Order: sequence, then structure tokens, then C-alpha cells
Amino acid sequence: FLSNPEDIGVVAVGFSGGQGKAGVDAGPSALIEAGLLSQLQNELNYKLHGDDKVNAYNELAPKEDPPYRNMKNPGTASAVTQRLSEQVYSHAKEGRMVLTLGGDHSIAIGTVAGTAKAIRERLGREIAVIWVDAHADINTPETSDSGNIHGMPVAFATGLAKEEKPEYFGWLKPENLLNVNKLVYIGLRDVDAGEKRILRENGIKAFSMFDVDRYGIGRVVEMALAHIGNDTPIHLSFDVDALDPMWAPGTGTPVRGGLTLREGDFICESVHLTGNLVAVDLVEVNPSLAVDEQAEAETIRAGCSLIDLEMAASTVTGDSYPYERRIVR
Ligand code: 5AB
Ligand code: MN
Ligand code: MN
Ligand code: MN
Repeated sequence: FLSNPEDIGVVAVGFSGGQGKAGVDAGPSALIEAGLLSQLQNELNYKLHGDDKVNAYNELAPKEDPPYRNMKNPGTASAVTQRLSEQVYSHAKEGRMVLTLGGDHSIAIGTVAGTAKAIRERLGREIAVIWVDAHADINTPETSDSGNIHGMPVAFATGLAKEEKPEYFGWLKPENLLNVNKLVYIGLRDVDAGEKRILRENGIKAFSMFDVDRYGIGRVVEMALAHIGNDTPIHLSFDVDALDPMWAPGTGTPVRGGLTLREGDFICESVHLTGNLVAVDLVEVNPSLAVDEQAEAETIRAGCSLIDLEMAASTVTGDSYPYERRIVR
């Protein structure tokens, strides 16, 4: 079976060291206080595993963590993501769908590593990743201008960024890695020059906001799913900044011209409906960066809506599976 449809492993990650702005470590507690988990448990009848306590990963920061290969907080980010990868792995190994609440997007180095390994062991399969984001997050330490690791997780997750030293992501082994052919982006609109080169040279599939306008979100999701294959376990990594700042202003690197909340919801609902979803990350929710309380509440509400994993189409029409399913549970 792919995963027990009713079981979700929850990991809340209070970590902000992948970038420079304070407050993103408070994202998970804000989402949980707003009812994200109780909504899954009480209204949607999922069985939640793991603790709803937030892992205070910021506290793992050593006293000294000097830059390495241009990366900021490299030792902390490496230690945090390594630990996180083990938590995610143990949930996924049990057949639970893993829900990780961030935290900045550097944590996806750990979540993808954990799911990739667990799914290889449990199903003998490679995972696919759908990365929903305004940004490509595929800088290597050398192409990055900022040195912020939240702009690099895809490079590490795919092995495009390589490192031997275990204290600086050298703990990533082949079984933790994602095949670049199984990666697809939706929502891009702010991609660095070096990242564009990496995407082009590796033939990575990407649907930018231009494509969303051109084809509509329905066809974009269909094409994204067709690219990774109908029979592939999917890890969805959702950066809330993929949404237009109108819907999610409380985030560290907002970019105008983004997805509507409804388009974001549609992506989550569609991927869930495939029956192939094995993990979801929701990251970069930073309540303290919203201009006022209302903007803060909007951002949290948007996050809760993305994750309610309600099958809108099916509950209304009874038409459960508009997408072709090949993996038998
Ligand atoms: B996020 C930028 N490309 O590398 C960089 O929010 C931004 O996880 C990265 O998508 C944004 O610093 C990272 C300029
Ligand atoms: Mn982003
Ligand atoms: Mn991101
Ligand atoms: Mn929703």
C-alpha cells in the first residue's frame, strides 16, 4: 500500500536559520493554534501521529557556526535537517502521510531526504516532488548571492549540490536523493540567473506563473502530474509565498503576481486526489512579518486552507477520483 489514507504523521519545525528574518520559527505554532491539526482530526477524521509540540529547532544552534562555502548557519541547518529527516523517515516508514509545518524552506532538505529513503525501502520506488513556490530554491552554495540555505534545498535534495563533510549535509546519501526527472515546479516568478541555468542544463520541468495564466491551473496540474507519471508517490513541498501576497502577506520573501488562494487550494486538492500523496510540507509562514493582525490572520487562514486536504470536488459531487490512479493502496 502507498500509505494509510487515514494516518498522518505530524512534524512541527520551529526553525528560521535557513534565512535571516526572525519569526518564521513561530509559523507552526500559529497554524496549530488556529486549528490546523484539530481540523484534520475532528472534521476530516484523520488519525494524527507524533506530537503536536513544536520542535524548537532554533535551540540546536551551536555557539559558533561560521559560514562554509558561502552558506550561512551551515552547521545548524545541517544538524536540524538531519534530525528532521529521521523523524519524517520513521513516519513514512510506517505508511503514514507526513505533514511537516515550517519553518523556513531549508527544512525540505530533511523532509525530502526522509520520504525518499522511506519510500525506497517500503515500496522500492522513487518519489516525485511537486515544488510550489515563487522561487526555485535550487541555488548551489556557489551560485547563491544571499548565502541563505532556504534558497538551496532543491540543490541538496537532488544531489546537484554535493558535500562530503557530514556536518555540512554530507550525511545525505544516495537513498535520500530525489531524481531531477521527478521534480516539477508550479508558481515560479522570481528565479535567479544561476538557477535558470541549472534548470535549463538539467531539463527540469517548471510551470511558472506565465504558464498558469496561459493554460489555467487545471491544465498545469494535469501536465505536472503527467510529467512525474501516474504511478509515482508524491511529496508536495508548498512554500506559502507561491500564493500572491494578497492572500499570504506574512512571509519572508513575498513576490507579487502569485497564485490565488483558490489556485493553491486546487493544487493541494488535486495532488491529494491522485491518491499518491506521501508527504506535504507547508513552509515560510512568518506571522510576525504581516503588517497588522488582520494580515497575519489571513496568512494563517490561507495555510490552514491549503492543508485541510478536503476533496472539494468529491465531497460535493461524489466523483472521487478525477485523476488516474495506478498505485494500489
Ligand atoms: B524560499 C533567493 N533566490 O537564493 C536566494 O522562500 C531567494 O524558500 C530564495 O523560496 C527564497 O536567496 C527562498 C534570492
Ligand atoms: Mn519562496
Ligand atoms: Mn521556498
Ligand atoms: Mn483547502
